[in-house]
Amino acid sequence: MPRSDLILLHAPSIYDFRAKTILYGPISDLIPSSPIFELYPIGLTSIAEYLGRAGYRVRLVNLAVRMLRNPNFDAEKLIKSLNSPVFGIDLHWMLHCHGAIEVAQIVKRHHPESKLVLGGLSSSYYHRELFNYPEIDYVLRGDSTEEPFRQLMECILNKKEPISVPNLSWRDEDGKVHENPLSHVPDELNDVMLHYYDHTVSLVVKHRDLSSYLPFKDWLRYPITAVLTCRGCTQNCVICGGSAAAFRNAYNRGHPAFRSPEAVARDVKSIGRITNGPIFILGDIRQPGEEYAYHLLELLGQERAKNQLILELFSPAPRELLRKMGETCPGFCLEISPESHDPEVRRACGKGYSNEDLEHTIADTLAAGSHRVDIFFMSGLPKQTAKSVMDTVDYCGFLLDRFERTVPFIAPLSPFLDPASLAFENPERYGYRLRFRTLEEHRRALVKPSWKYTLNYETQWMTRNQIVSSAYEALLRLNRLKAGHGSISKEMSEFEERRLNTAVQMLHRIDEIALSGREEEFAQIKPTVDWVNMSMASGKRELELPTTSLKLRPLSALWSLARGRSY
Ligand code: B12
Ligand code: SF4
Repeated sequence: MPRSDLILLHAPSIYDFRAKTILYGPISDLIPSSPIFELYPIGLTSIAEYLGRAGYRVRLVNLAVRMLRNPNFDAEKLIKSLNSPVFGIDLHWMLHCHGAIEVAQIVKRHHPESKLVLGGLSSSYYHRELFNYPEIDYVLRGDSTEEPFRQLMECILNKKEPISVPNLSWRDEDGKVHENPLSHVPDELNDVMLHYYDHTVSLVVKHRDLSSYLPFKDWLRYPITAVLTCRGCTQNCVICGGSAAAFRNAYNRGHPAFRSPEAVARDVKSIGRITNGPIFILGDIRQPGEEYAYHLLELLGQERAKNQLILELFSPAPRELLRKMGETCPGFCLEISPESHDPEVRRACGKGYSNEDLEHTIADTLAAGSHRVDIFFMSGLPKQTAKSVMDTVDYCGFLLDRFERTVPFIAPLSPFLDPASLAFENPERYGYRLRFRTLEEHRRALVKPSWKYTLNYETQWMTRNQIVSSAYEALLRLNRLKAGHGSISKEMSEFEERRLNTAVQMLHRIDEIALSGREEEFAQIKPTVDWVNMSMASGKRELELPTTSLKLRPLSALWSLARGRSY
């Protein structure tokens, strides 16, 4: 195995998930990951590519995928066998605050001389508290750490104090913690994310280790990929830790940085050489202005990508733009998240459009030839009662009646209201009651036996019990509605009904055991809880685009691709 200068590790959400009995709840039903959140941040591949260009040997190990794919995989043994002067661990999503810290402790136990770096949005938010854990040497803050990481590598390998490395919080030899300014917040992203997809393939080949680089457990069956259009956001959804306000206040970004349309189209082209799976273009392409959107669509049209493209809207769009999407991205899918059927709840979330506008957009998108429109609703929102959640499900029925090829989804805001979101920072103002705030409290909450105890919030309109029970009731109702409309098969709907009912039973059983104090009984229900956790939610299955022709490019093509680039 080639020696590394840096090994980047992605931890499972909960380190010892295979041993614990935890009912995770419907927290990952609408993303490709399992409730272990095995997907790593795209930024890890960008860091690897940028440092690769600077001459460093970087390796990536998705521990979470390896643990999920092989029940006998011994993560600690693998970590012990690794050899590198620097290890990096992402703590981007708050959900990893258990796994990331446990992995940090294992790394330091076996490699006390190596330096340990954490990064990602959640580590940036909690950087001060992270130094309470003696294993952590450095935290690289902010949304753009490629260049700061290069400077840090130079300091570590040359044994220099990183006094001038931007965005860095660090512990010196005497244990004193320093905070360098968060000053590297680039407006342009032209020198990062250049050929990171091709580069990742080259690393797979170099390390002869596909499973460490897989983005999520089932990726080989369903090779969906994503292309980022920006860092930051123009919107202010009150529950979002990546809103304009969150970026300004917590990550020192005054306005989003957009990738050029050419860079986005280049990614689509690179991905097309690796797989013909769907590609999700993340972020509303109108954020930098309509001109950008039209230019990007033009380039995508010229690309004639075979991959099905998924586009996202933050709000309803004019017919002309939707037509252009249909013309340049034939068979595209569109995603939009109105959150609630009730415009007042939607407004309280920071989104100010009407149902009429939403429905016009759905109709125009379908008329433009889109393959499908996915509509996402949520529960646990400001001004939303349990009754309002059920009314949202009724509205889903209305959409199913009125439109073809339109698929509504609903999921609870769980388990965490995002740190840095407007609602997390001003809970009273938005009607939230935070149950806890610190990193350590979140860490402990993650290993509670059910998601009801993990939730970090309640609202003025719903207690924790109501949030949980209304979530299951809404999912059961929507499942029956979809079966009634024939939009999912009878078998799929019966399976989902059984899965959700078993989840509710387990929720009550966990409450009983917790109340009785007979914790040894958790082991008896573990197989059933694991079945609920790991069997595929019907929403996840529905989100998958038709798979008949999906495939990875042959390995031989990947080899030549990898050899075509020299890093
Ligand atoms: C794109 C996106 C996604 C994509 C992820 C694609 C991917 N593989 O990265 C998808 C749609 C899959 C997704 C899913 C989820 N997301 Co999301 N997502 C976003 C979004 C819109 C952009 C994030 C982004 O990539 N920014 C670009 C930069 C910031 O990140 P990056 O390039 O990956 O990494 C850079 C830095 O973060 C840092 N870094 C990252 N890792 C590391 C590691 C080290 C060692 C170092 C030094 C640095 C470092 O350096 C990198 C390079 O400069 C944000 C909202 C926003 N506007 O930011 C939400 C956001 C990040 N997601 C969020 C959440 C909650 C989730 C989910 C948990 C939701 C859910 N329950 O399903 C899941 C988790 C998925 C999983 N791990 O399995 C929250 C996180 C809040 C928090 N602090 O925890 C955000 C802020 C807002 C939101 N609610 O959507 N998400
Ligand atoms: S949820 Fe709202 S604020 Fe957050 S990234 Fe999406 S559009 Fe931006």
